[in-house]
Amino acid sequence: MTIGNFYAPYAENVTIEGVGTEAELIQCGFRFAKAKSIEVRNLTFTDYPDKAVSLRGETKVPNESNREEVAATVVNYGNYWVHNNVFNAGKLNFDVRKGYVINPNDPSGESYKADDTAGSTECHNVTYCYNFYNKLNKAHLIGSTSNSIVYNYTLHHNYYKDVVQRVPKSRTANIHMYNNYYETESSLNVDQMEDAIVFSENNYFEGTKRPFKSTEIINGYIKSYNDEIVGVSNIVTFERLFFVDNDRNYRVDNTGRETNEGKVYSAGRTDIDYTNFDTNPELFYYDIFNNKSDVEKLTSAEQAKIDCINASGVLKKPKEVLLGDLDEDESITIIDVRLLLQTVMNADPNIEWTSSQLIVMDINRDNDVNIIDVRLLLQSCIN
Ligand SMILES: [Ca+2]
Ligand SMILES: [Ca+2]
Repeated sequence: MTIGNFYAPYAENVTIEGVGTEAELIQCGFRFAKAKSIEVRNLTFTDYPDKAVSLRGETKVPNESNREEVAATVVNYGNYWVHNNVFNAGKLNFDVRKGYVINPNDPSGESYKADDTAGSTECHNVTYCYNFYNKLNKAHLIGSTSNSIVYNYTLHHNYYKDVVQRVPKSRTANIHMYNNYYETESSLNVDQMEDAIVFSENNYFEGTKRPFKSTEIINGYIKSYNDEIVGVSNIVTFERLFFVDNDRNYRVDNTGRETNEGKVYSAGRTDIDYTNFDTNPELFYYDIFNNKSDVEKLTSAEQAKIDCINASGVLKKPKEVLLGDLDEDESITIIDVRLLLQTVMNADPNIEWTSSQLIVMDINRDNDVNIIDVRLLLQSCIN
């Protein structure tokens, strides 16, 4: 499908879903503006110009007189769920803002890259999960300006493979990220800017140059709890990065923002204190009796890596099983015969073969795996 950018202002209660395993959008992305209750799932995005899925609500700059109005305004836009998609790299073939067609042979390549594959701003209650981000420049910008009111983000079971930056880059938002897998050599991953509060839990960072970074930091913090960081020779730390592996309830103080008027705001909504959002059951799915995040599936970082590899991205085609192909190389060779012989010889005489074993090894389909199957497989191999 090739249709260019799809603009959807004021969309409400919309699900965009790919059917089957191969729904792919080429040179096409979605921009939702002031939308409510949006779900995007099971799609592969390739060569989209600029953004694949952009979500934007609206913020009014708060002051004392319009605080209630601001809260009401922001509450209006949100409830977005982006899951089980594959985001390949975008491709910006033209840029009308610059008024000229970008030279595709631009040796720097800089102007040719799409920007922020799945960004969002001025909205709330946003979940990105089970997406596969494949070789991108920028994954997410969350909160586009200092005055963007953005709150309640959850990122889980996303697989970020060779994503260069903004994974995510966040302003002003409170973000829970757990069980994500980062596999890359060149990335700046969790990049926190002004006032963002990030609770990073049981994520797996592998080979990442900088798992955590802070840009223009004024307040806010990153609280890392049981993250697994491997293959990183030197973790660059900074003042507002806290590793709290022994204390789920650790509270970081002083995350308010001093404004010109001397008012103190917290991250997220201006009328709520988010400084301990990850342990406050009024703001977070927190199990105060067991001191843990009360989510459907929260595993160790090691398990999350496996789950992200297996389950992120679009629906996968059921694997075709070739009878007798024990080493799964899609051909029947003497190696398969030998593997089957070994399996038969080593099997417990009382073994109950599982259906997945029978489907590969029971050559004569008599619901048993024995030396007869080995002989038949040998014959088919010789023939
Ligand atoms: Ca084989
Ligand atoms: Ca058999």
